[in-house]
Amino acid sequence: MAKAFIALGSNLQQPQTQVQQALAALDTLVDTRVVAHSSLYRTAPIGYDNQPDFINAVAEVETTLSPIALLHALLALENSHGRERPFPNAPRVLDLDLLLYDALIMNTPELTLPHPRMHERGFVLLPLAEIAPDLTINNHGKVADLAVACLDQGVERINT
Ligand code: PH2
Ligand code: MG
Ligand code: MG
Repeated sequence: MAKAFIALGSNLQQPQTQVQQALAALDTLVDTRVVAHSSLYRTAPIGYDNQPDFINAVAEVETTLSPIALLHALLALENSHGRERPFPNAPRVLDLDLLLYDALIMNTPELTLPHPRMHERGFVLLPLAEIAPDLTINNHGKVADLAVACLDQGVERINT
């Protein structure tokens, strides 16, 4: 069994429902189960400002899928929620990013692990710190410490 972490994000078509449904759907992926997930967070958009706030969360899964097979399953789930890709960082009904897969480091055109921007993004680190504060992101340090540096990014836990 491998342990993987997945970031969930949505800012279109009832984002909170999208993320809650996606958390449930992750647990139904073949050879994969959700063992923990964070609360939901309302987060200010990073990268492309002129769009609605996001709902973000992070899930921890155990899986026997390979990293690429897991990635493909996540893309299929995004597509089943009607994901479109008009331009980079565009608003989306569902984004599922593979953040970490065990301690694997890989760099291919299709998949980079750990996710290359996760160590500086509050919308990933604050939810991740809820379920895996002591995790280390290769040469960047501990999730809990990295999350503290992102407290000014407009990330707010929501009570559901
Ligand atoms: N995803 C991005 C770019 N910017 N900002 C927030 N708040 N949440 C996201 O999930 C997000 C983003 C690219 O995938
Ligand atoms: Mg993303
Ligand atoms: Mg993505």
